[in-house]
Amino acid sequence: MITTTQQIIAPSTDFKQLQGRLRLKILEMYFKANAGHIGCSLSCVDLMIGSLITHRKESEVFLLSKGHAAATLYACLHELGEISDELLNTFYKNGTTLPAHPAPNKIKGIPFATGSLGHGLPIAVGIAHANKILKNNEYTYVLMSDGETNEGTTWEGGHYAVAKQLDNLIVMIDKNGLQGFGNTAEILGISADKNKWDAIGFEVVEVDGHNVSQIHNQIDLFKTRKNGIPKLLIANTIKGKGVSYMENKMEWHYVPMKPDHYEIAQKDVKNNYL
Ligand SMILES: Cc1ncc(C[n+]2csc(CCOP(=O)(O)OP(=O)(O)O)c2C)c(N)n1
Repeated sequence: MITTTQQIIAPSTDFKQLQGRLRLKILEMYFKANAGHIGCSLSCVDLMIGSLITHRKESEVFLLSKGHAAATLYACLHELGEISDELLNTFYKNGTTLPAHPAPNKIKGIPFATGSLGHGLPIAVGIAHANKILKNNEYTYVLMSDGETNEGTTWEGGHYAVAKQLDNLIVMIDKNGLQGFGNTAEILGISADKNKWDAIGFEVVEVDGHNVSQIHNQIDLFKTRKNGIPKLLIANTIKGKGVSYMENKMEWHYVPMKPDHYEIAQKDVKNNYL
């Protein structure tokens, strides 16, 4: 278990065990719950290792704006020791504090409800602005989906971050190219686009969203640049990453696994990572 945050990660650090272990945990959670949102949870695992697990200090806010990937958030907080085994086992059950989308005020690492898409960035911007005003030396992290860049609130939040010079804000976009009903590009054009975010005044870097060292090190670099400019990491990812039959398949946004699916998924993850 990783218990310290803000670790310096050498480019050669091997995250494969952790990438595999978290994927197996997420698959187990969804299988037991007989629930969907698997593909979109697998696309952001590596991004969350490179940010939430290896960067965020416990006092800092990390918002999973794409709240439908809640299982990934819970699995990461479990890895960090902020969610117990017993609590994790209640995922999706009646009366749980770990519902399908993150609910606020129950767990320290989850300060706001997320999942109504398009609201995570505006909330994160407000927190980062408050930290600036109060001179708190803290970062705010927010992980959005590429579909969320279709939302007007996202662009309003982005403009506000630039206007208020929020260089303490680290935004990540899980650019997997698929939404619930089609290709992101076909639905409203590519709004998770480097040039568009550059144009409104963000400092934008694109990374391989499954290369944890690259993600971690880029966030490190962002933190050295206290230049009054908010930061954005566009992470190119694959929906369903790690499970052969789920990769880039839209139906795995929704479909729960049957026992045969689960067995193959576990084998794939073990072969790919462990
Ligand atoms: C405001 C809002 N509208 C609709 C939904 C229902 N919904 C949940 S996930 C999803 C599609 C997600 O696609 P994308 O945002 O690209 O996320 P990804 O699946 O790639 O993580 C939709 C429409 C929602 N959660 N919030």
